[in-house]
Amino acid sequence: KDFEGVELKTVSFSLKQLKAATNNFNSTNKLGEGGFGPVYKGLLPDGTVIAVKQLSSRSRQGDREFLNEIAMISCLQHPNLVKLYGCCIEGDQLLLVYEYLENNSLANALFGSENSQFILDWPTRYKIGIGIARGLAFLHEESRLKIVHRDIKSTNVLLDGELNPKISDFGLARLNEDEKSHISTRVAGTIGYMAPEYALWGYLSDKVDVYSFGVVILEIVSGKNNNSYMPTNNCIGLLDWACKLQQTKHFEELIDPRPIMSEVVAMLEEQQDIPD
Ligand code: ACK
Repeated sequence: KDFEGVELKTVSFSLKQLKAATNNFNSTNKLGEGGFGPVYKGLLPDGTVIAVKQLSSRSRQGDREFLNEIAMISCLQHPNLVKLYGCCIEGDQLLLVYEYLENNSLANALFGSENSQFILDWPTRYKIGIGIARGLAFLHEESRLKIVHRDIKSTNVLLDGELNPKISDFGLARLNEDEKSHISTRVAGTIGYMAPEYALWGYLSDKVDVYSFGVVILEIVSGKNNNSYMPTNNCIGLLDWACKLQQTKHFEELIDPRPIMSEVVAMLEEQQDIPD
């Protein structure tokens, strides 16, 4: 199928193949629970280790996000984006097959339970920050489709064997549009990471990802989970109040974070070699 003129390069897996790979979706193969449903670890006959994401309950919205994920990510290839190997659409099953990343999510590394959490030294923290920035810059500028991820957070950053970060979960991703002409009617994402102009007025642009990236950098530096101290119900009210204090309804014009991105990358790169 064609997506906005871009050819989808998705491999089709059969349900039988994926059942064999995951030991019939055995609970011992379960890696965790994602936004769509469970994620299982699997092994293909050629020795490739995979992560299989299963859509647990079907709904029009869920199906749309799932298919959106396939459309968005199947045409993207970058070392800092999780690689999609293929999908399986069979009967009432919708499954996505990804490369397996052995060190789980950044959130798990930073805030996981004591036996799953591990100490990230400073050079590694810099490396993770730079990698996320590179993945985002690719999504926003270099990919043929200019894409806004909309849900950048530490649970959506996975770490490979060398602790290189890879951005995952493209269910909410959208093509970037001119922010002045694009106002979302349905704001989606995660409150603690959400840019105020998007949370309040639905203005969607690549700037919303840069804001969320800033929150992730704060988490990497502070070791504190932003999501846990941002009260969901009060958040919108607080932001509105903050805007009134600023006496402007055009918050998003005050700061354009995009030029800051290259400065952040340069700064992190410069400091990466500084020892602990
Ligand atoms: O932090 P985690 O252990 O890492 O919990 C989540 C869980 O599944 C639900 O998203 C893990 N996960 C998701 N995709 C992958 C993948 N490609 N490789 C390894 N683990 C994954 C994630």
